[in-house]
Amino acid sequence: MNKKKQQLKTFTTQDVDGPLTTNQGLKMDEDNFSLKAGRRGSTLLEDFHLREKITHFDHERIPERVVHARGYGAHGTFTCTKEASKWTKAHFLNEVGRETPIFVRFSNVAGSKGSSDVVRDVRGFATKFYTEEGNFDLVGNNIPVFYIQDAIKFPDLIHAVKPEPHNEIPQAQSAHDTFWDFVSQHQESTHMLMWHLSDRAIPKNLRMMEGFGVHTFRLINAQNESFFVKFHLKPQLGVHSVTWDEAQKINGKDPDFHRRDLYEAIERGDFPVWDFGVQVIPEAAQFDFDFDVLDATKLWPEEQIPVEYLGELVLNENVDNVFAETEQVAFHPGHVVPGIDFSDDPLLQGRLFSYTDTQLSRLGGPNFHEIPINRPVCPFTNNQRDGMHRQTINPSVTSYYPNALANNQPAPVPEEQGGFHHFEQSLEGKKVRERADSFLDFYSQATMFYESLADYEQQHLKDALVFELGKCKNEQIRKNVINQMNHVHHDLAKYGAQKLGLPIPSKIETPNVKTYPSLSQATTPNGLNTKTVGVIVSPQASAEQLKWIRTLETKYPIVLSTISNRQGTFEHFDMPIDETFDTTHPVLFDSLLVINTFDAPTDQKTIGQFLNEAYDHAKPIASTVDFLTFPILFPIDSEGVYMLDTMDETPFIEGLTIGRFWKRGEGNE
Ligand code: HDD
Repeated sequence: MNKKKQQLKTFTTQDVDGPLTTNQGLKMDEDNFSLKAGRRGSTLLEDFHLREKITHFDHERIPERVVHARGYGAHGTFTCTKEASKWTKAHFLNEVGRETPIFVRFSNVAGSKGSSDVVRDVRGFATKFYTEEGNFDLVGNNIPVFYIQDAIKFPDLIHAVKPEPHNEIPQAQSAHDTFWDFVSQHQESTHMLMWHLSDRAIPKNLRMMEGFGVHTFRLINAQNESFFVKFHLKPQLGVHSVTWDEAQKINGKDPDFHRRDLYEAIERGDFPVWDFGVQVIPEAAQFDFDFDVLDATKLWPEEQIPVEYLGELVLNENVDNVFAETEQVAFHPGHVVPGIDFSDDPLLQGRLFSYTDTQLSRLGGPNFHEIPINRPVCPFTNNQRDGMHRQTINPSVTSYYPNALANNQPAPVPEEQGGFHHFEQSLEGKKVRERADSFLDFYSQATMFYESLADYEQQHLKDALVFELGKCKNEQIRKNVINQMNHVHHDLAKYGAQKLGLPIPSKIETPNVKTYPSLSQATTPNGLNTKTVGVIVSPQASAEQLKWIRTLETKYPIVLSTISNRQGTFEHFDMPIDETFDTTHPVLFDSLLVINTFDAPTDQKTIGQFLNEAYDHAKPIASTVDFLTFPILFPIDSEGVYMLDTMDETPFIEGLTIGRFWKRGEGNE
């Protein structure tokens, strides 16, 4: 058990063993009936148990996060795999093998806490490293750039993307007028918009997303040399997405699709792992690029500035209580340790104010650092006292510095002994409310991203534009967006204009850019990687068939669920039926495997529908019985469709390794 889990253990109580008591410790003899004058009432105000129970219940909700309200978290460990002292003195990065407990919270940005998982949105990827030198929070996203360059626009951006205030519609969607109004007024949003319309915004699950610190931060080594850095988290399972059609259906079939996947993977022991990497440039090289390193709407192409890997982040334990841990965790990009510091990125600077401020109202006062999930694992000592919900009892007479009565304790620690010393950055200039000229290139990286995508990814992006902008009712805004897209790529603008019935803008000169394979998901690690197989099998299947199905899961890193026409167990082999045609749907699986026919025509019809759906989503499908037994709408000699000789899974497993057959699915997504 890591140090953080040990600490949390001391706050954990098991409320199931003891007698039922009030919060004052009084044992109660009854919990089903309130105290009444006579059996039919009236209820008596004297009933302290009723009052306490209801009062507590009345106050069980806290404000949801103003953004990133819907989130899911897990515990884990960061292990340093390459020491980085040439760049940073951060202790947790300075010894190979050093382990640091972590807590990660993934989130959707726009939707409220009760919204669905698989919406088109940016995902938050916030990691708290409980280091020996204090907490370091990497509060990032799954997209490496941001919509705006300056934090002063953040409230406007969020007001625009959230449900519209007059009718609170739509929930967890960017497909509405105010969002498109905002982005069409902000050329700087164009690059992130490309990511938002791409498959990145509909991840397959949380285990297969990249994480980015987004801003340029600073690393400082023991010689006080400063480097600019971008932080990266690369999932070892690769970066994978669902299609938009799947996303919309999944939200109905299983609104908790992402959190369920993460929870179950961890329970199964399929611990997701990310490689933690950095792109580093010496401070002196900051002007060597055709983008400004302080501009959060720009990424650093990995082919140009390679990512160097320093460690591994593993999530290996679910929380015990979602409210206590995932909901009460408080992140802050300003939580840094010696060796990590800030840059002048104006978006970052605003964030450094915002996070503590929001915790004050969300967690109800200045002592939220004492909530178990937020406590550092190293000691913390200072002169801060009192306030709402104070947990610590501070017996010392002094709560000020300097003092004679306690010999100046607690005392500041010199830098060479580990005290945080702000990097001594030289500053000059006038106070102005202006944007630097070097922040004015709004389109190059948008075009770079679009042109770096594979053909099928570009098609997905175009279709996303048509869906999203198609939901925007204001014609002038639609036209403005099409013109904005024309600066990225004429094909994109033309496609959108045609589908939306708008004039096609004339072709204009778009930036001449390099393309980078690292920006496309087509280049990501793939493989069996815990892919899911829905096995359609009748309750009458033979023991031999069922034994074969069972061996598949032990032979390959895949996750199987049997799907049949009723629940219960199989007739000839002691194995539970996991799902039925009524409880599940092909969008919830990566592939389908049919084992035998079913007698009832309604079952055959359902199987046909399942297969057609999986086919349309470009997934591998296999059957040991003739496909034509079912009412299918696809040619059986298509790519990724496998007629299996009885119980030889080899071709299907090869197809599953490939994952999707996009060419086959053209026009279907
Ligand atoms: Fe933020 C939450 C990530 C810009 C203000 N943000 C929040 C969370 C993540 C991010 C992952 C959820 C943390 C959690 O799980 O508890 N935010 C980002 C990234 C940004 C960004 C990657 C740009 C690079 N954020 C940003 C700006 C501001 C904020 C410019 C304000 C000026 N963000 C907040 C917040 C939140 C928040 C209002 C809501 C809940 C919270 O902080 O704890 O303060």
